[in-house]
Amino acid sequence: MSARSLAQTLSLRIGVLLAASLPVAWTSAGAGEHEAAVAKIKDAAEGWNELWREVIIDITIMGVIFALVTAYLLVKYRRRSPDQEGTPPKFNAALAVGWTVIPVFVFLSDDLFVAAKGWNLWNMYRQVPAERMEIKLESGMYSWDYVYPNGVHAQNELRVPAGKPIMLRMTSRDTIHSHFIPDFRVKEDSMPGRVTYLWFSPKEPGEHVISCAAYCGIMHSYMMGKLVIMPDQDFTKWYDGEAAKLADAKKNVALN
Ligand SMILES: [Cu+2]
Repeated sequence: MSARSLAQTLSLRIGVLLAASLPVAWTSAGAGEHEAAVAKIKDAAEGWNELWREVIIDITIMGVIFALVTAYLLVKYRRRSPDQEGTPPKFNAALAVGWTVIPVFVFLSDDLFVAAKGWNLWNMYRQVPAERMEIKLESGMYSWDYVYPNGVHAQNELRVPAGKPIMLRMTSRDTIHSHFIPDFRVKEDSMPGRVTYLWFSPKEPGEHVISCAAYCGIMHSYMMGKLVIMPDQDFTKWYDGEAAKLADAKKNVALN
């Protein structure tokens, strides 16, 4: 076998092996990985982070391989003198089809693999933990209005206890907004006439940005909020205090 046909055969085989190994690796992940993924969904942000890392790693590997091949070909087939004329190889249909089909197969395999993982994660994310706290949200131009289970209202500042999954049931009184908490990797539209939801797992006390991620009008960029995660005891104190204030206000209205 000549060196050239050996190289052709090898390159075809490597391509086929690469393409075939991706779906095999995916299907061999099996039930164990599924259980690990379900455990991970208790913190959805970690699942999204992992998916992001996977995409970055995959495109980096592919990018480096393509850059190396390109650099190698540029050097190997460079013009060595100004008047050098090239001698193109004879057209080889198998090689032409191989170099087209195999990369397509490799890329599509990886695309499907990553898309399937994202789909799986999304489906698990739609199942909200039973021990959640549910807060209602009505969005409007240009504010976020939260109502807690005890009737307490808050505007643009969402206070929650650390260590408890928080679910927002959302709607809108005017146009489509999108409640985005970047640090928790969650974003969902709120729209008139429809109830949507999102949830996240606050762990440590701290403050995080909330913003509107759907262009909703000229003041859209001012539609910011703050997520305040409080130690459990501090939250309970604030929550009960606000409920008492609300009860007092209602009593005063009734007396007047
Ligand atoms: Cu908005």
